[in-house]
Amino acid sequence: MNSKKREPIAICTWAFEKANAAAGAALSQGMSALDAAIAGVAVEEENIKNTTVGKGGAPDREGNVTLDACVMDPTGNCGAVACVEGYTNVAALSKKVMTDTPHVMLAGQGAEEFAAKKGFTRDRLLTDDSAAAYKEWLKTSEYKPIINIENHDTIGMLCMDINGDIAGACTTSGLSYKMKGRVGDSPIIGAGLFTDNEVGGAAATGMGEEIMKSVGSFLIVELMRNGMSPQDACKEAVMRTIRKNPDYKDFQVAYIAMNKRGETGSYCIHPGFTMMEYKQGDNRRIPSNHYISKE
Ligand code: SD4
Repeated sequence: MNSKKREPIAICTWAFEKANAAAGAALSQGMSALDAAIAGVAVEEENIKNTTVGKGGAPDREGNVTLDACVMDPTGNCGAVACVEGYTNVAALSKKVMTDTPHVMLAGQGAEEFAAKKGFTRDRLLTDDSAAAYKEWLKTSEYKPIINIENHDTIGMLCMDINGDIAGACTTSGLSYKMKGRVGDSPIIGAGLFTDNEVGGAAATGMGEEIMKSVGSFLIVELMRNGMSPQDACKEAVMRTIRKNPDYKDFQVAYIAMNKRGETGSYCIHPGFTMMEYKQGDNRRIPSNHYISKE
């Protein structure tokens, strides 16, 4: 085992500055990559102003807020929950699925009963603001995913701890006003998140259906395994979607990645996506390269 301490690194999707700083600080104090990622994303799960993650997330078209999340640890173990109502910290709940059950994923009522058994506090996730926005939406009931909701979107986070181990977490309320029961990429291991401690990790945000079709995060880790930089691997994953789907201008797909050397990268279809990067105590916002140059 390598006893040399590494500089910890945290990266996350969008401009979730506080969440990434929280993970960076926790890593600097020696927290494991997995626990730091869960602590980092919890900042957004609990942020009621964020309408696409955790409490305060936009509901489905019937008014229910349903959350999706997953985590993956340096041993390759993982856990996930899908379509969970009434519990805010679904990344932490995903870890419990990983550690305390023989399964990888629990969905819906089963996940909720499991959360209650594990002592998670039940909460009302539909805030007054998101209820008012939903009421407004009902007037037209037009389902139209918004390409970029800067600062307010799914959070996927990758951490490297002082032992050089890599883990990640991804958590979301999914697409606003989605169909009841719809689950996106975020809780799907390999789509919304994938890590391999020998290689690195990747996380996704954007149109979950497209990310699932290309198993984007797994693809990026495999491309890095074969020698691609995190940046080039993210680009190739986005290009797979662009080559296959002529309607790519109508949605956003964005990836972040980190390799075992601590190099990072990101790529997306539309301008407006940024990545946060915590390195050597510095928490920076890095605008992502994008395929479409102008909107
Ligand atoms: C989903 N990928 O549920 C998530 C949502 C998201 O930008 O990231 N929106 O499809």
